[in-house]
Amino acid sequence: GTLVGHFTIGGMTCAACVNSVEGILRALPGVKKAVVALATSLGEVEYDPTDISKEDIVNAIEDAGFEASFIQ
Ligand code: 9UX
Repeated sequence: GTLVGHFTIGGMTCAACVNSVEGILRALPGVKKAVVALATSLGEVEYDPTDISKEDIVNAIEDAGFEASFIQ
């Protein structure tokens, strides 16, 4: 099955950051959909929990130099 996770992202200061974070997320195994908004610093990811965990998703964002935490 697929779950939807919402998270805050810190450190995005321009529109290219959004593309960068979305690209990172979409390249992860198990991530089906990723949308990130600069104005609200919010992101939404559709993922398969058998392939990837919330912690893995957060770590991937943080490895790229941003901060991330899941809201739920
Ligand atoms: Mo913009 Mo973001 O010049 O990592 S791409 S600040």
